Amino acid sequence: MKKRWQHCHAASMAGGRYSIIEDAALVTEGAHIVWIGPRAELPAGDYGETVDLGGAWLTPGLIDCHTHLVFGGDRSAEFEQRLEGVSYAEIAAAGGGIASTVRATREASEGELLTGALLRARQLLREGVTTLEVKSGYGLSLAAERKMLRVIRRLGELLPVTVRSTCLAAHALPPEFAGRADAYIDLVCAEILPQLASEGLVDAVDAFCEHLGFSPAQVERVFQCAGELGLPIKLHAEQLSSLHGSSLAARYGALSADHLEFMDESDAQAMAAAGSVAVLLPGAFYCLRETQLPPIDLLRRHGVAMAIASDLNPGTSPALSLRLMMNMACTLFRMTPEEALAGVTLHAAQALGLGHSHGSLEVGKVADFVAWDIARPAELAYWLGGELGKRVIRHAEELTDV
Ligand code: DI6
Ligand code: FE
Repeated sequence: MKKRWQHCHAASMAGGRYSIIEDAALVTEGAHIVWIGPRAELPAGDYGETVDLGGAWLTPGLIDCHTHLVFGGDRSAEFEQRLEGVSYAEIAAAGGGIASTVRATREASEGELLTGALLRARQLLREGVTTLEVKSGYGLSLAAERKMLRVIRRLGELLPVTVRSTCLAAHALPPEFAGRADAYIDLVCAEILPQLASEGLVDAVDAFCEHLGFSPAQVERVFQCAGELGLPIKLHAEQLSSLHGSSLAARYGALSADHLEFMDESDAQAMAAAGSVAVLLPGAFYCLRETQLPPIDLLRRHGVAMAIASDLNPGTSPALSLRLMMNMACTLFRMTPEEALAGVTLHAAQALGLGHSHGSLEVGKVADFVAWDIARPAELAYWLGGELGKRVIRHAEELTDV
């Protein structure tokens, strides 16, 4: 059945950039958009249903393209330690940090992990998120990574959201492999990734390239394995130091490199040449009270697409609001509200390999959109959190209860 949606304006992001249609109309058929444009140009025809959007601004459904929202345990005590001056690296060296979440995640049942993840995912959905990426990486064994990935798949079945799962088995060294990082990478490549991929649990592969994580040479082995399995790759790179992981990721055709505070011009050039998206994570920057800003001007100059995500995780970014991340991207990183909106729609879709179907309001794409009760699109980045009036439409159906 065709539906006509009208009495609205649209920040459509059509044509791969921030673009606007005043007094717009949109036509959907099934789950897809079959027409969008100025209402005055809407073809006459037989529409099964007409929806009055009351003068709202439409945007594509928001996309959070980098989260770690499945985890066990609680790290709020580390927050207190950091406030007393203990660094993230010191906490990690003392057995806290990622390792403490690994212990709690291994101990948790699948049901317990699901309960916590549903709570956090719902927070994002209530803000208009219709597509969500979630990473594993707190299991670090075949069984525990599988448990996390199964929970991630369940989220997509239980909630009205499109979920992409990323296997981040190369997130940290599990304690039983202390001092044997290469042997752990052997296990990831020989067993964990091939097995979980064969079970249909993996949409993409990620790794943490950092002194605290894995070396570029180790990450490269993970990328080669992903390539053999036909899986796209992403990388946590240049978050705390410069190892040129982003260049390495680009060389392997990565969908994205994420964090990037310490990247340099050669990295930006490599990413531009590969079409890899720069996923910027202001929540982690803020929580760690970092001072080195990601080089936004370099990324602009080289035409690297910039996405923004929550990095929702228990350690460095307990961020339950993607709109707050848009605000922080503007205030802390000096991005424009237009860039911030493209960062959680168009470019976030690209960072997930969903650029062909999601991220903009264009004919042929999925009819996932939000009708916001705002006067200007910049308001989405302007308000610090809180709930804005809105209607969320997914697959051309209005969601009534998230
Ligand atoms: N970088 C991050 O910001 C998260 N993982 C990563 O590689 C932090 C994860 C954590 O501290 O639990
Ligand atoms: Fe992360």
